[in-house]
Amino acid sequence: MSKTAALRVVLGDQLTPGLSALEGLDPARDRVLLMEVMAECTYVPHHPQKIILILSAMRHFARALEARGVAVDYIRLDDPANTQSFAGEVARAVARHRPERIIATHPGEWRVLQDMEAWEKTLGLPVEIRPDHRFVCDLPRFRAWAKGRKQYRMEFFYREMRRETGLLMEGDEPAGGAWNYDAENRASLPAGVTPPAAPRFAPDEITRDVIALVSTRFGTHFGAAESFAWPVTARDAEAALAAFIRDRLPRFGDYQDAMAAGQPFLFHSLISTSLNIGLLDPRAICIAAEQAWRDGLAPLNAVEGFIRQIIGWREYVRGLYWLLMPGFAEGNALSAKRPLPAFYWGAETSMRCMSQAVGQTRDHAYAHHIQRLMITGNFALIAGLDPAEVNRWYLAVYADAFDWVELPNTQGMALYADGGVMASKPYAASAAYINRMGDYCRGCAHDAKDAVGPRACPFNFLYWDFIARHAEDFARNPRMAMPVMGLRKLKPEKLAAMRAKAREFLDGPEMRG
Ligand code: FAD
Ligand code: DLZ
Repeated sequence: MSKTAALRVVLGDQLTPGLSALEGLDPARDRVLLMEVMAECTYVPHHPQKIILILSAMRHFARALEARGVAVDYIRLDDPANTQSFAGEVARAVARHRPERIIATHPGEWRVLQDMEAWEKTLGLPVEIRPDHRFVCDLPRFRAWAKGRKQYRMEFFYREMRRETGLLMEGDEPAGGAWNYDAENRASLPAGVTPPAAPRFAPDEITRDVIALVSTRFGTHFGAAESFAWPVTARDAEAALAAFIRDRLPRFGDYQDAMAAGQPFLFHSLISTSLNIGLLDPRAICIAAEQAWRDGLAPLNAVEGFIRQIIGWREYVRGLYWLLMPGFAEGNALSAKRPLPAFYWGAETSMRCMSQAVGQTRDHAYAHHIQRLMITGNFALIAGLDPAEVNRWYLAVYADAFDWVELPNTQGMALYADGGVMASKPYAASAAYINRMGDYCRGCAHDAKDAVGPRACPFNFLYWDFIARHAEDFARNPRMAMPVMGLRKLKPEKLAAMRAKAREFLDGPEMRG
């Protein structure tokens, strides 16, 4: 038998047939390694649905490779010889096959890159780490865009991506005459509008086996396993995308920022789990959405808003992650130190918005953007929760969470922990915003219009306490002029009462970790 020429390593979020690590694969001489390992399942306490998603998708991907005649070493979590770490499993595979070299694709996490970069020395053979081509903007291109800028604003990056991809362009001009239709995308959900059901995928035999494994091994992790219904193959992910474009894209723009009790998905696409593990391609998604507009099936505000999330926000946060790591993860510009309260992990809370956002996170490992930013993120910001604990929570509880996308959104967008490198101001809001954008405040124990009374909403007094705590710094930011002016106009006794309520709440039983 001839010696293995190349050991090709594929990680659980790299499940793409055209992955750079698989380019030039010689089925007669090469071997592909996929590893289920405890270290990756437990470095944060991942939601069971996230572990099921990755392990089941890995098993389906391995089976598809084998069907093409590729030799696959698939290491299962319950294999007694499993060393339960990437480094240990790569070392065992090298001992088994004596490859001439290892080929991998750049991972999505700084921690894993450090690990991978050590393999060459520890294993004593060449390790080639190829760029990840599954993004629209490669890392050198992003670095060139960022060079010399003091602030990295998404909007300017996005326009360059529109020009470079030609998406929604009419010659050199943006389709419809404007780059961004966000102002049209801020409606709340009117009574009587019911979002069409999003497809959910019944687990097949492979997924059922994984659900049983994960329920046994990770039963103590926060989150329900039994409601798992995410696509785990490219075929199902494409069906989910097609249903979104047909049924929900036309109103995606209008209700992009809406929140509604008992409606976890609204008009959102639910594609992030598939996109982030490689079952869908970002360019193909955007081309399909653009086609819906060109065919008159979806309006421009919806299609532009959707494409902006993918070639704008998604590419931008990935570029920033690799530009700013490892320091990015250390930032705590607002010196926030409070521990994460137990209600983030499902303990009872008096705030209905919080219990809706956390409840659907437990049931589906999913919350849409405005819930993540303006409910759980906003609360963490104004209550002064420790960024490291908040990041760990977001990375653990969402099925689509990988460091490269979770960290910038949490550190930069939600917590302002980077001091304004990403966002031009903190995304802090009182209950008025939550009340305007949804119906969570109806039937809540608190009154969204009250800031000092017995039913005062914590988002109100915490908001003003937050502005007061940081007023000196915020006064230097023109985009914070309004709240700082609002603070100065408050009657001193009202501000004092709100700050006393904030202290009482922050030191009270609901905030216990
Ligand atoms: P849609 O609303 O239908 O949007 C379409 C797609 O656009 C998404 O699937 C996603 O790929 C992309 N997208 C939209 N917004 C963003 C964004 N801000 N950054 C990157 N991509 C974006 N997204 C993740 O994929 N993983 C995360 O771990 C993650 N953590 C977040 C943490 C916080 C604090 C915040 C505020 C946002 C986070 N996001 C994250 C972004 C966003 O909330 C999710 O991408 C989105 O909710 C996924 O649901 P969807 O597929 O239905 O998205
Ligand atoms: C998140 C995750 C989990 C839970 N399990 C595995 C695994 O068993 N094997 C694997 O290859 N990848 C897993 N992953 C994804 C890795 O953590 C991921 O590659 C890094 O987070 C880099 O993005």
